[in-house]
Amino acid sequence: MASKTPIRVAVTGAAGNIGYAAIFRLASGAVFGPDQPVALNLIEVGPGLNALAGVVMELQDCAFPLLADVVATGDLDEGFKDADWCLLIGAVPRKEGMERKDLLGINGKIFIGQGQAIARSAKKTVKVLVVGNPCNTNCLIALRAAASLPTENFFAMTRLDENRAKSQLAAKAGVHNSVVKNVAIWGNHSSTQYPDFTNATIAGKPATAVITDHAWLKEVFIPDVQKRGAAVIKARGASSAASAANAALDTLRNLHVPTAAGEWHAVAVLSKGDYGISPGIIFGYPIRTKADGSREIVQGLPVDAFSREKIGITEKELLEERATASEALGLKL
Ligand code: NAX
Repeated sequence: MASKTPIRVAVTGAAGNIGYAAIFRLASGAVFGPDQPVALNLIEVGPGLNALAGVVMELQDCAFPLLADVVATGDLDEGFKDADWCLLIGAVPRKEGMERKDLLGINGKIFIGQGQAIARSAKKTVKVLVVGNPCNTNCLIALRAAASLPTENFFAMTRLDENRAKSQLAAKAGVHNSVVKNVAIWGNHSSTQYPDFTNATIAGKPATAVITDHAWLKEVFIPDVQKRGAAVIKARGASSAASAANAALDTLRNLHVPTAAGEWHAVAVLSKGDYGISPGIIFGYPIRTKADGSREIVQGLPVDAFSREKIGITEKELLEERATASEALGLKL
C-alpha cells in the first residue's frame, strides 16, 4: 500500500443507494488519486446496519490496494472519529402526508446530532459535504450545531445539478460535455435552483453565442435541469443514485484539488452577502479551490436582470426553509 497517511472519510447512509454507489469508488482511489490511501468510516441506522455488514464484506472482497481501514458503526462519535471528510448522505425521505415542516424538523434533529458529534470527534480541519435533502438547510443546521468548527468547511451538494446542466447544454450544442465549463448553480438544490447559462462557456465561447436559441435556454433548459430529479424517478422508479454518488465524489475532488485557472464548480456554502444574497443561508455559488487548498467564491460575474430575478426566487425559498426549520426545531438558525 502507498506510504501516505490515509485520508479518513466518514459516510452516513453508507448502505443506502447513494452510499453504496459512492464508497467503492472512494476506496478504489477515484477521488484522491492512485497513490493516496483511504480509510472509510461507514455510519448507518436501524435496518441499514444489517445491510452495512454485507457492504463491509463486499469491500473486503474487493481487496482494494488503497483501502487502509474500515469502521462500520451506528455510533456517531465512533463514526466521525478523526474524519478528514464527512459525507452526510443519510436522511429521512419525505413520506406521503408529511408536511415540509415535519420533514425539516425530523431531519433537523438528525443533523443537529451529527453536527455536534462531528465537532466532538472529527479532526478540527474536517470538511463536511451534505447530500441528504433538504441538503442546503440540513447543512446549515449541522454547521450551527458544530459551532466550534470553521463555517468555511461546510458544503451542500449542487454538483449533480451542474453535471445535469452541462450535459443538457452539450447535447443542444452538439458537442461533448467535457467542453462545457463554468455552469454555476445559484441557490437551493431544489426546483427553484438557477442553472446559470449566462456565464457558461462551450469550447471557450459564451454558451449564449453557441446556442442562439435563447428561448430554449430560458424556457426549456432551466426547467429541465430543475426537474431532472423527478424525471429520473419517473423513469427509474427510484431516485438518482449513481449520478448523485458521482456528483458527491466530483465535489470532494474539486474541493481537494486546486481548480484550473479561469474555471469554477457549483457547490453551496454559507452566504456572507456575496452577490447581494442574504447572509446566513447555505447558497449555491460558483466556487474555486485555490492553490493553497482554501476555497473562494468567484467574484465579479455579470448577473443580468433575468438572472437576478431567478436568483431572488431561490434565495426567498432558502430564507423560508430556514424560518420553517428554526420554528420546527425551536431555535434560531
Ligand atoms: P436511501 O434511502 O437509499 O439511503 C439512505 C440511507 O441512509 C439508508 O440506508 C438509511 O438507513 C440511512 N440513514 C437514514 N438516517 C440516517 C442517520 N441518521 N444516520 C445514518 N444513516 C442514516 O436514500 P438515497 O437514495 O441514498 O438518498 C440519500 C439522500 O440523498 C436523500 O435525502 C436524497 O433526497 C438525497 N439526494 C440528494 C441529492 C443532491 O443533489 N443533493 C440528489 C440525490 C438524492 O435525492
